[in-house]
Amino acid sequence: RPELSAFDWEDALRLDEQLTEDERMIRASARAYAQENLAPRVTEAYETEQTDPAIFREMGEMGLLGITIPEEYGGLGGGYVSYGLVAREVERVDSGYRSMMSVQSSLVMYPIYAYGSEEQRRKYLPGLASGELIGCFGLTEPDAGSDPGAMKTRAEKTDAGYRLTGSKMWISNAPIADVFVVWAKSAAHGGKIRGFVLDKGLPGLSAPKIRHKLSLRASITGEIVMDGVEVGEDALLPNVEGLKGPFGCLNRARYGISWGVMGAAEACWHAARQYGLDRHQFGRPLAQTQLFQKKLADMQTEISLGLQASLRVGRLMDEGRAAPEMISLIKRNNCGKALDTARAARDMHGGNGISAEFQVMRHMVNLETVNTYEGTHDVHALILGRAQTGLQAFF
Ligand code: TGC
Ligand code: FAD
Repeated sequence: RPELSAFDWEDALRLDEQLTEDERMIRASARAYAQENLAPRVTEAYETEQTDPAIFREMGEMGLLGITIPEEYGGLGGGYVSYGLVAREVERVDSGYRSMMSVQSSLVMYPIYAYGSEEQRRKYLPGLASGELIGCFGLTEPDAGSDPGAMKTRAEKTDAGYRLTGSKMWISNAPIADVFVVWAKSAAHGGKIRGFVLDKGLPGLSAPKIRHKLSLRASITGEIVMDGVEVGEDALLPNVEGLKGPFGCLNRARYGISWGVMGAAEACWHAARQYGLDRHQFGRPLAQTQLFQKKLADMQTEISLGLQASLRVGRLMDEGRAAPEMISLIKRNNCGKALDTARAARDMHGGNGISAEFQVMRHMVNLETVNTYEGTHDVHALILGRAQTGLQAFF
């Protein structure tokens, strides 16, 4: 086969050679950090439902926060492919750790950078990039999840600025956050949705932890309660109004998730392959059975295709040519395929598959959350259905 080359089972479509030298370096340092510093603590953190805030400072030191934010504000000034590669490496360990990173980068630093005043950028971005400050993003409410336009949180105009009243639900990082990016309907702006940046400690602002989560337990989640929180005019994000504000941030985070979940899926695939090679039943390795090999082939195929799709969209984002629907396509597909992979890997581990020691079930239950947040699997189907029929089927 002179015109053909050897097959690398781990990198079936040669993703590696499509990356630049810089991208490979960022990926290598993210992988080293994740494997050396996150992997050893994840099992206990998950079991005890503990989030170590030091992780933000560690990620900051490694340059993993705000990768696409310009260097003058403490970011790395890198591209979206680099950001995706970091998400993949962090989520290879745990979706919750990737969640902490992507909320900070895409949902807190990005809106302050893209929609904030110069004062807001200078005040918040360097601390968020170093991990000295922890951020959260409040869009979802108890009665407004898939339909954020139905939010009830209100901003009323006061002499000095605004008074915010309402509550947000299911907010990653909230109980340990220093900086709260929240979205509210503002009567002074014709009832349009506006973004506000709130500092921890403001009277009337609290963020109770949501307990008893069975998924994403290494990442803390809370409510945000705003009981007449008074802020100055300088808390308003001046440069965006309407739902396109939060959606502009979600485009970036959803894109990162499409890479991240492929990291979790790869971890499950590799674990299942190794388990199948090591474990013998009926006098031969499990990996020597047709059913086992078919499952491995499905995993390899879906992960290889999913990564190529994320890479393509990342390149288009870096060129300013990506459409939100492309991001819906890869977020939806990669989350669904990662969940299928994790469920199969859990099954392929037999009884050991339910043990924390073998990691796959933790990934599986995490991916249930990832398939739901940032637009559920079905909501992204409706976005894609609308784009190809011109008919919106949300209501
Ligand atoms: P619709 O009429 O479609 O749009 C309203 C306005 O928003 C604009 N827009 C977008 N702009 C930029 N990017 C996008 N992806 C956009 N999608 C919509 C649109 O152009 C319009 O602008 P304008 O100027 O004309 O007003 O809005 P709709 O109310 O019909 O929306 C329907 C739907 C389902 C698409 C949308 O609401 C949706 O995506 N729902 C899902 C909600 C969601 O994703 N929530 C995420 C919460 S944050 C989170 O989960 C973080 S978890 C993080 C972690 O821990 O990692
Ligand atoms: P619902 O919208 O009530 O949906 C329930 C079901 O109905 C889903 O299957 C959905 O697909 C389906 N459905 C909804 N509408 C339709 C329709 N029109 N047609 C057909 N089916 C429909 N939010 C934030 O703002 N910030 C965060 O940091 C954040 N972090 C999160 C962390 C965790 C651990 C979790 C679990 C969630 C987080 N979220 C966050 C919230 C998340 O974005 C929402 O849970 C998600 O958008 C879905 O909203 P919902 O839970 O209200 O479900």
